[in-house]
Amino acid sequence: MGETVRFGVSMDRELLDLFDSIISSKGYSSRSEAIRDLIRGMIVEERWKTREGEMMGVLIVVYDHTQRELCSRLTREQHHHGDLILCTLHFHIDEMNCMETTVFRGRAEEIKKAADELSSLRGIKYSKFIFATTGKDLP
Ligand code: NI
Repeated sequence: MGETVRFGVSMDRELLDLFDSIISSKGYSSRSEAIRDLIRGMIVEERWKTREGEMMGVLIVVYDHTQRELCSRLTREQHHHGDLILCTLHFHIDEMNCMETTVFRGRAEEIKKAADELSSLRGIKYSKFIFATTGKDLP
C-alpha cells in the first residue's frame, strides 16, 4: 500500500445520514473503509468499460435441464471457451431446474463475448453476469 492521504468531503447532511445508515447496516467500521470500497468498485467498473487488462467475471445461469439439447450446447460452449473458464459449479435446484456459476479470467472483451454466448442459449431462464477483478493493480 502506498502513502495514505487524508481529504475532507463536503455534502448535504441528509445525504450523509443516509450513507451512514447504509454503511452501518452493511457492517463497515468506518466511512473511510466504505468510501475506499466505493472507489475500488468504480475503478473495476471503469476498467470493464474501457476493457483494460486481465479481468475476472462470474456468470450465473438458471435453466431447465430437461430442455432438449440445452445441457450439451452449454457444455459445448464451455469447452469452446475453455481458455477463459476457470471452473463451473453445477447445482441441482429441483427435479427440473439447474443453476450453474461459471468463473472467467481473461481479456474483458473475450469474457463478455463468451458470457453473452452462454447466456443467450435458448432455454436459459435467467442469467446474470457479475464483473470482477483479479485484484492486481488495485490498491
Ligand atoms: Ni442439474
